[in-house]
Amino acid sequence: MKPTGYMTIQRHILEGESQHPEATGEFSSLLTDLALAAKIISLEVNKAGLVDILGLTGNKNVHGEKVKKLDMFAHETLLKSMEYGGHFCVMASEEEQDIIHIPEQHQIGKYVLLFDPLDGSSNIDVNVSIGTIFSIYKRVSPDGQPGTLEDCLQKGTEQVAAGYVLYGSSTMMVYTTGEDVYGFTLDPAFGEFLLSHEKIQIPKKGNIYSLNEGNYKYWRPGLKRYIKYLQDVEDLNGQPYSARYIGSLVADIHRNLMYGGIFIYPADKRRPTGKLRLMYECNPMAMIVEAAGGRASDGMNRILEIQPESLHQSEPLYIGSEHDVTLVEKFLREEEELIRFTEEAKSQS
Ligand code: P6P
Repeated sequence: MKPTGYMTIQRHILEGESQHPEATGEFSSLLTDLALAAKIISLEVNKAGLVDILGLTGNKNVHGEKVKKLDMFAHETLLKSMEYGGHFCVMASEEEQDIIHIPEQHQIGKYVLLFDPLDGSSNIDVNVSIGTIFSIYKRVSPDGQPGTLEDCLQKGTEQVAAGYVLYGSSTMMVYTTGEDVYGFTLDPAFGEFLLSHEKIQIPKKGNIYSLNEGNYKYWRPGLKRYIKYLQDVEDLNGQPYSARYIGSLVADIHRNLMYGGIFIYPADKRRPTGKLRLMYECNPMAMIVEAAGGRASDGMNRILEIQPESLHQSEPLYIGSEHDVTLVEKFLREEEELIRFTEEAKSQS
């Protein structure tokens, strides 16, 4: 149902409408800080296309300031916005190898933030939608002291919130605290994110599959069989599935969240553990899609149940409509059974 009126993110949390256990002033303030960072990044992303037109040279802009790569700009914007708020004890970013401590002059909070500041940034040069992804935990180490790597390496099930910002034809912020998924669209006229999508639910079955078919020759047999099945099967309208692949995780998953379908970034012969990062890509997206009634798996196990071993580890990702993720798992299990059957037959011959 399309909401009416001007429901901002701040009001949405404070009025407790998101029914989340974190409905406290601190959590609202934390999300407000994230929304502010998103607005700043959105402004810069939308300007990026003008670099040549405005005569911004490779390194200096018209103010003589150093023009940063957009993903570094997004990274630094998020750090600056979060440090002042005093909500976090530690952070981690796709852009930094190690955990990021809160500067001494700032207050240390009880939350942990992991983020991909600008996912898909290589697409910005061709004006394709890109996104920011964030994942929030409560600290597990004692309050009042700097956060630790242990605070960051928690299972996805322990997330207290997750979300993304999609810099597309409009800028949207989508987040969940585990119960429902809400979407806010930025009104550039007065710089506020307004509630535009209430309690998003992903269709139980889609007719879109989304993966990079250029990697076909590296795929495992079960995945090859699954994709061929989708191209032959007829959906309720008598149509085979449609292939849609933007190559920007946030954009691909957002489309499937709205329309239904499955996004896949598998493990393959070139990438034995896949490409997408567990802590700040797979886990937050899995929390959102599950809260919207979908599923997220590594092909065999629930993404959110994976015990992290390192900050930047990657995992295979099969995510989207419940029916579609369950079906691809069947194809992959069948492949495992066929391999076992063949090996047993060989050992008996
Ligand atoms: P490929 C973008 O570089 C990204 O990290 C995700 O946003 C996207 O889903 C994926 O990589 C695309 O990877 O190998 O298909 O180009």
